[in-house]
Amino acid sequence: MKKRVIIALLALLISSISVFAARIVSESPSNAEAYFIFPNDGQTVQERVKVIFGLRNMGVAPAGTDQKNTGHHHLLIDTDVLPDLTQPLMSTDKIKHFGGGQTETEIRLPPGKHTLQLLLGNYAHIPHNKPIISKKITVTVE
Ligand SMILES: [Cu+2]
Repeated sequence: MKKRVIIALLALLISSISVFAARIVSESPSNAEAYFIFPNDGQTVQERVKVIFGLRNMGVAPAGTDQKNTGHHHLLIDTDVLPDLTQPLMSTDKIKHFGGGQTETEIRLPPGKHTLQLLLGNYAHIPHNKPIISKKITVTVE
């Protein structure tokens, strides 16, 4: 009997967590687009490379600021498999957050070929619905 109550409580807890998660997903305008202003796809760059982020039909807002049609940039470096787009993005060497609302950065890449991709996250670092993700570009570091 007691076990049943615990299971019922757990079910209630889990469902309220998923309701909460569903609430923090932000909608995106259908014409919104993330893209690289620099570098260009296929470009040869130096080890220290300036990266400039572009965003159309949405605004940039710092993490923590819940404002409609805004988000902050995440730079995915050499990421073959996209992270789970329904969850807050992790912060790793390959997933860089620009939660301050930055629209450019400078990164260091070892010589060779690398891919870069932009992914917008909402105030809670969760990609929008639909996700605003740029085309993946390739750069060669000499
Ligand atoms: Cu973030």
